[in-house]
Amino acid sequence: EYGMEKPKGYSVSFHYNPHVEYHHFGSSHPMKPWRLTLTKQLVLAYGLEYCMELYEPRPATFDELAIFHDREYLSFLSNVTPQNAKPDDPAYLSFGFGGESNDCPVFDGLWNYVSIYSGASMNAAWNLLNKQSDIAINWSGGLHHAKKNVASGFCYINDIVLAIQLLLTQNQRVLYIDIDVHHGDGVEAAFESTDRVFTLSYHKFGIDRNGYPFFPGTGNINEMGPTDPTNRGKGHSLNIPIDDGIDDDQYKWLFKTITGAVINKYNPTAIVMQSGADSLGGDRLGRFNLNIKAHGFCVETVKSYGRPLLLIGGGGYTPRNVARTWCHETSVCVGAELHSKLPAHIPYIQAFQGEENGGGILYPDLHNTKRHENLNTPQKLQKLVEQAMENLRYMEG
Ligand code: ZLV
Ligand code: CA
Ligand code: ZN
Repeated sequence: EYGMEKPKGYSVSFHYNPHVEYHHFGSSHPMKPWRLTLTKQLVLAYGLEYCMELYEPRPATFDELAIFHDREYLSFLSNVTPQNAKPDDPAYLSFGFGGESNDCPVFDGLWNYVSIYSGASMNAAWNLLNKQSDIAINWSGGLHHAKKNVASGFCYINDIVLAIQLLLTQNQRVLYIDIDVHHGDGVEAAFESTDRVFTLSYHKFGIDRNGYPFFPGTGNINEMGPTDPTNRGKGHSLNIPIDDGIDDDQYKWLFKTITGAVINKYNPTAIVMQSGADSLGGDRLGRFNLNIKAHGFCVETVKSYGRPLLLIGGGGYTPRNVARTWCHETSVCVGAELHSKLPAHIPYIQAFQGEENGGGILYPDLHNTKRHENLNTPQKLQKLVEQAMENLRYMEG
């Protein structure tokens, strides 16, 4: 009202359609949508819903998804079922299905699933555009590998690209930050020819003992987007390749130093952050040794710059720790501090009990739970930061 000061703190919105939970990639597949059920239960148990606006977004439509994706690809996605799938069909393979790894299986309700998580990211972006919120959260999104006509690495529709495209209608410069343990290749590729999106990804990079590169195999420090000097996107991607076993202090230092330099130089009018939880210690697919609070420190750092922020999920393959992390990061957004002892009466409380360390608490010690030897020496990290700073000079600004 007239004369009233804008209340201190940030207005936060939480965009979640619970129907996303009921989809299954298959029992042996590491991507478990029910980790979102666990996340929601923790958020509710701590009472965080009273500190933010809750939205239940509708699924995105075919036409909305076609803003980025090819219509032939979308037609295939919307029609394919486990019953009618033809795994030897060249179209099937060319769209990224089947193959040896079967990272992207066809499962019941696939189209429903992709339109739900995409609808939530688009709804969250709308809220930022309308200035309904300072921070909009969608933990069900963050599927950063999907290309415009290819499914890749558990990702079928790239909700991040769609949300950024919406933000670009009213923002001159959008910064994309990705702390999933995998390279955010799909988002980088989608915006490689524009200077209106800067993509920054931190990830594990390197060849394993078995000779295979860590998925997707791209994102070395020298990959800065197009090299053609007439391409406007030149210099508008920054990749931070990291080795196994990085610890809290190293990651926090890397993240703060490099992200701070990028924000100061690029001066984005909005930020989209993919907060994949597979960079935590003990993740089933990850290689890092981060604790929940170090992961959350990255969200806190980005929040502190005070730009409109879209915060989305991503990977995360040890469901109880995914839920803990995203609950913690929700509390960071609203500015609340949570006690580590989990509230009584959490549905699915069993999921958080009986661990060697960390049973019944929000902040277990995840450092070295999978004992990935730390291959990141101070010298290598120093060199990495120097090269990142050098790369930033290629961005005209
Ligand atoms: O978290 O693991 O490594 C966003 C995200 O970034 C591969 N795919 C492909 C290329 C050849 N390999 C297959 C190796 C399989 C190793 C065993 C799995 C077991 C069952 C199902 C899938 C996997 C798997 N797949 C582990 N890592 C992969 C990656 C894709 C990673 C996508 C990360 C997605 C949501
Ligand atoms: Ca990443
Ligand atoms: Zn990942």
